Amino acid sequence: MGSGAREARIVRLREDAEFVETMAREVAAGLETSPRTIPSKYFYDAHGSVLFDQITELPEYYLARAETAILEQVAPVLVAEIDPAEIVELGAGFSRKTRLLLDTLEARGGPRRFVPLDVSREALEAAGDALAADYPWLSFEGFIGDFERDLARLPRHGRRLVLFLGSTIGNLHPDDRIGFCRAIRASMAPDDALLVGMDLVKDPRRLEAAYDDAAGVTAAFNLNVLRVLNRALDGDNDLEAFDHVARWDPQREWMEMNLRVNRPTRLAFRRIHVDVELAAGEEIRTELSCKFTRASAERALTGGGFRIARWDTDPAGDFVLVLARPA
Ligand code: AVJ
Repeated sequence: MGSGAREARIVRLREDAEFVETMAREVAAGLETSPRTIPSKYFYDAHGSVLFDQITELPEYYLARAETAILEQVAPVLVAEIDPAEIVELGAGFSRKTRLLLDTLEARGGPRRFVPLDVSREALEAAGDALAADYPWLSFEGFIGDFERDLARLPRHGRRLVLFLGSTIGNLHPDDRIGFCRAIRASMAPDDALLVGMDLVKDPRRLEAAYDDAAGVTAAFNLNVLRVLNRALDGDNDLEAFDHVARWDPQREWMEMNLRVNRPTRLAFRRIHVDVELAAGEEIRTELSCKFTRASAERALTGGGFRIARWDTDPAGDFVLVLARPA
């Protein structure tokens, strides 16, 4: 093999126009449902990805640190157990945690691919540049797409480890969870493996603090979705009319983030001919972050056609990394 970093390749699975059309359809539909909703994937424009990155550094947001601590512990065991030819990462973002796996893969030699799938071109480019410089032996093939729709379109080049980290699985509505696990399973061969990060049910005060930090970064992240929609769907809605609200639902075992209207407001997007009157106090749900127990994690994974091969938590028991194998 030659010296020097390889070119990071980024493949677009959907044209920008198609993204905007999908967004138009989903936002128009979501604003008509009860409760009104905006899909969480629209948080992650360039600015939103940076804000999320800042969230992972907040003292209240234990999730990223807990998951990193677990990966530091188990990465060598996982790599030895699976010995993947390629790592596919769903909703990869900046792919920082993935480095812990790449570091241990490096020692084993042999050709390896890293295949991140993300909605954000900026995040993929940043990850591609940084990883190409530090892991010249790695072929990087990033895909701009939507992990709920594009999983089957990622070419397979050998034994695959699929990463679904950060408790992003918690963003799926519980009714969609088993179906999504099935779709992942359908994209895998029998000796592939899935590593999924899940945030665990805990003291609601800690959960609510994690989603409503003192510095207000999560509030800015939540409100930024309106800026994204204003730009893409031709609106000039005033962010000042909305407040960030984060709430624990003990029955559903989820955290939800909402935008609550603080004065009578009309929300309008010319591009999709949406113009709705919102009363003060009305809420638009922007995110579910479901929290898991061993039982609910097991239900989702076994329902999707997996068995749990490893269950590794951090010492405090806040977060789990589950290694799932096709059943
Ligand atoms: C990256 C989607 C898992 O739900 O905890 C952080 C996003 N939202 N703070 C999460 C998020 C509010 C995060 N995920």
